[in-house]
Amino acid sequence: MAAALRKVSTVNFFITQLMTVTICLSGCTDFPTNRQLEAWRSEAMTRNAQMVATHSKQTEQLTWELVIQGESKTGKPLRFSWQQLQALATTHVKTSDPNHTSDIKEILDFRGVLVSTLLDKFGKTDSTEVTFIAADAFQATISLTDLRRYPIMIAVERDGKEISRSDGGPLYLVFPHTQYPELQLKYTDKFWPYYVTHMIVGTEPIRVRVGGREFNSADFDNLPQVTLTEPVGYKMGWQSGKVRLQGVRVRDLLASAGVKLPANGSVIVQGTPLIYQDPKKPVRLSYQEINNCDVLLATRWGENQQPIPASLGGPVTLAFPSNCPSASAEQPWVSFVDQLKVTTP
Ligand SMILES: Nc1nc2c(c(=O)[nH]1)N[C@H]1C(S)=C(S)[C@@H](COP(=O)(O)O)O[C@H]1N2
Ligand SMILES: [Mo]
Repeated sequence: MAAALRKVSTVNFFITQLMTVTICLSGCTDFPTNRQLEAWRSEAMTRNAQMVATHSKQTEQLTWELVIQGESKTGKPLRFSWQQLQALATTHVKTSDPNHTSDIKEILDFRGVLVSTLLDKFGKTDSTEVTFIAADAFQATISLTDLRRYPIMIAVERDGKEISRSDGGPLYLVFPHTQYPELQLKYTDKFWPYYVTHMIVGTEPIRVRVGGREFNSADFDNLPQVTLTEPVGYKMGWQSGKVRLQGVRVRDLLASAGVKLPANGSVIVQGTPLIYQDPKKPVRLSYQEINNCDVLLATRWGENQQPIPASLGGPVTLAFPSNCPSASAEQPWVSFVDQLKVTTP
């Protein structure tokens, strides 16, 4: 019971931080009223409680997998089952943990799999960074040089026990802070993702399934390009303030896939992080929204329209112009978009 409560408060704290960032992204000038803050807080608490319940039910340790995908010579994703990870987890790192707030100096004994071992299995790559994605869509990007130079690992055990959810388990990225103090400044608490599910080497090629079709980057480039300039709806990696994003309209993609959405139909936007696959909390776009405002799947950003890297949630992210109804309803922007699911009642 105490553990469950602590977990809820841990996640709440993150959501509170996220809210603060979201508020600042929109300019930091018009401060929300206390009443508005209270409404956001209680909404976030409800959402968290649901998320925690889903976590504990759906993602039992034994079915938890780690997937490595991205740029390699073979280009094939690799999946590791919980059992396979256990067998590979032969390294111990004894270190303090900046997220172990009850005693940030305490030395904990983590057992895990070296990230460099996993990278060797994935194969040769020209990429320079790896993005770790967590079940709650949190992400952290680490340089490949550091992952090869230091015993940074995906931990499965802490002090001889499986890592509890409230301590970041079942898979938690751990840095050898105590042995290599130079890592303490570079990889602070926010670089230690909890509930890791994916390692993305470099950035994946664009691949989005719509209806029975799959769209790649050439398909995206062949559709009309639309830009919007908005604060990005998720914090990870992005600068604060407005960002120029370029992409294609969801309705143009649907048309190109030959999908005729009926007026009572809707589209669920899915992405790599598990939270976007939660059937109880889908990110759903209505027919009206798709047809009356330019909801985009963005693939480029900035003045020179560079591709969106994995460190920013790319290659494809959902983006709402501020005049969409969902923008005000705080519909989440989905990172790592890989599928549009058409649903008709
Ligand atoms: N999966 C996941 N890992 C995460 C986070 C998160 O929200 N989700 N927050 C990060 C940040 S910003 C910090 S400071 C530390 C501690 O977060 P906490 O205070 O919410 O526990 O965990 C990091 N790892
Ligand atoms: Mo943080």
